[in-house]
Amino acid sequence: MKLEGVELRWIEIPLVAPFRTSFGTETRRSVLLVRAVTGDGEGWGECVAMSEPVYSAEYVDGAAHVIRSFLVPKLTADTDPWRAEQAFRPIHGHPMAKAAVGAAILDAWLRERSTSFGEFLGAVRPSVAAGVSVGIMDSIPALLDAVEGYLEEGYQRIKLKIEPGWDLEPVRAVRERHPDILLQTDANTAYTLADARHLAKLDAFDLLLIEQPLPEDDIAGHAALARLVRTPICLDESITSASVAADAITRGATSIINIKPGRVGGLLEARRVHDVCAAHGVPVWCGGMLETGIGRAANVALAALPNFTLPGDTSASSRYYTTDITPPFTLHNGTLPVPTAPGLGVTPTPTTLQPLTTRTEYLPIPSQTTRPL
Ligand code: SMG
Ligand code: MG
Repeated sequence: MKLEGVELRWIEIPLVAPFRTSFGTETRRSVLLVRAVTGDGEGWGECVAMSEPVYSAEYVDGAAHVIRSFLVPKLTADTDPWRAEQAFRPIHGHPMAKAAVGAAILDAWLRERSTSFGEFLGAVRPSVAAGVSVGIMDSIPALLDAVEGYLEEGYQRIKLKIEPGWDLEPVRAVRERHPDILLQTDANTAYTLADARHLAKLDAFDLLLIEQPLPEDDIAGHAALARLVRTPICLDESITSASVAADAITRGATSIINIKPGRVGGLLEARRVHDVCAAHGVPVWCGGMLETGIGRAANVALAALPNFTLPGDTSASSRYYTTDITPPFTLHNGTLPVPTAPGLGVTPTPTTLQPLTTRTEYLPIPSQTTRPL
């Protein structure tokens, strides 16, 4: 592969409905796309950072700065997915920026080899079970309507966003209305260990898991909480690498893990997290960051690995966008098909992408000229 340059592309795309979590309400996504330009091809990656540092420390403008100033200058024309990962290692943090560039390079590299992400990662199934993440609503009836709609579409599992003041009642209402569905909650760090007794009341609702109740750096707190509630604790924000995953598991802080490639620095590390969890007998599922079809294609391929045994936040494109930038991912009996064409298996549709684009920037890879004697 001969990498010639990396193009950054900023797009603004509205969500079909506002999505409220404990850290704010999203009505649109500001997405940074990365395109690896090679001699005779290209590859795409999506940066999952949000426009503000509210889910994690990263945000779109910061990620663009890191990519421009520190990541792309470390790349060489003869890069490959492992060399790129190695080249980024001296730069601390910024996993979402690294993952976006890494995905674009992997896509270009796999397209050259006519290999799909699924084949490369080790997918063992042709489609993956789709769950859906339901935001905090203004009222319980509005929540019940939203859940009803998703279940009618065929989603196999419902995740309810919770925060103090919106937890036991909405969960109780959904569970009473739907006694048999797969149901779980996600707090996005909104609680403290002092809430343990309150969170234990969720045990009454037969939940699959409680996701990230405490702050991301509080592994010990999650371990203590796991001893006080019966519902399994699942970490999201806390799990930034395979070694952190191994540590959290062995400390008893988590018994299920949410894997997001952007949160752990890329698909290669995401696969290592999957492997380390499998070795510990800890099931995993694929999280979501409201991705467009570019990020979604990679997530769906990852979710086809053997230890992804729970439905993910890998919903259909229509749950997020009226018109996605790629051909849409659609639900078939509650599953999404794993793309089989080379690389990601999808590319942005130029006529959709163009009007959503607010800016592009091309970063050439310096050509390696022979050093003069
Ligand atoms: O992609 O369907 C999706 C969103 C899933 O709830 C979701 N993501 O903490 O897991 C999480 C959140 C993070 C992003 S919220 C804007
Ligand atoms: Mg989460």
